[in-house]
Amino acid sequence: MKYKILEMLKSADGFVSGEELSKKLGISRSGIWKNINSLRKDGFEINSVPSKGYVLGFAPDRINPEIIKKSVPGKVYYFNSVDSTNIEAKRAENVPDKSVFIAETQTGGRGRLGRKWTSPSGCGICMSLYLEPEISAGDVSVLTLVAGLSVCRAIKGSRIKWPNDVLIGDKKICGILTEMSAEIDRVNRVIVGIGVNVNNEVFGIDLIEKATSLYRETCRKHSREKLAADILSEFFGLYDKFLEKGFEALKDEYAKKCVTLNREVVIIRNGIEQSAYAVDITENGELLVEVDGKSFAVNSGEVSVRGLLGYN
Ligand code: BT5
Repeated sequence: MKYKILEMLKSADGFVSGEELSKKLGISRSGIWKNINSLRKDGFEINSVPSKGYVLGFAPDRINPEIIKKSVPGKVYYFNSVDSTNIEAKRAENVPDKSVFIAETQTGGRGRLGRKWTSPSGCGICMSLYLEPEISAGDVSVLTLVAGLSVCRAIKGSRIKWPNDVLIGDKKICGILTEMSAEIDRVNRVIVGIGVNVNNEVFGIDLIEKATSLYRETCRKHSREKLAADILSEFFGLYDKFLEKGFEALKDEYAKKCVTLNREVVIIRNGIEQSAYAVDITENGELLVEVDGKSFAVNSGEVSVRGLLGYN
């Protein structure tokens, strides 16, 4: 409820009376007052003037889950801090399909293969999509590509590095971690974790050469809740299309936005490095590469692109 009040205060041009809030939201005036106080405790400056009502002053940069909800078919679970939104999504019970877990910060944000994802508070987007798709386990990795395409659509000027990074120039602005639980013949649930650097001003020494944020690229701060909502709207649209028609229907757009194609790549299979040339994305979302005139599809393992993010 407090986020609904916040949304009304944010969109108002000046004061909003307690009576108006109470009428529109269907709760008592004292209920409004309690929620206003709770928002104040969260750091929002809300001034009240008798006979005029409430007006929003300083608002800390926090994500309002009410804004996110508009783009999510399922439920939105919002946290100030969690270890990892992917882990939280796996822990939760009775979660409706197409729900989203979103947090201001993660204390143990995860990348692939045990790597870490840095997510300082109030800077970026850390969210995990909870999905129950009726697809085979082999098709689950394609959801990483669907998520990458959604982010790429929402961030102007970004490109995708197959399979799970979104870049601006040669620096990473977003990483995606897809995890699943499946039985032999069916997928139970898939968690697609998306981390985006939005208003980060600085990065640590280990990331400065390879990471960027929307702020660093545009020299202005961006609304994290709006960007998260845009990514989610894109995702759920593309996801439905993928479920209905397969990746085939998204492949051409993905290939156009994929920076990996027409470049030399290094494939690491069974610990052995091999140089190859990336030529296309297949209808199953694999990377088609050529080695000595022979082409084959890569669907797992690591692929590094020379000149982009080193060999990460
Ligand atoms: C990824 O792994 O890029 C997947 C990142 C997924 C993060 C989301 S946030 C919400 C959800 N909850 C989680 O716990 N995770 C997901 P990978 O391709 O393995 O890349 C990891 C590497 O990216 C690290 O080893 C660093 O080099 C680099 N890295 C770490 N934090 C970064 C950041 N904020 N921006 C850019 N690069 C970063």
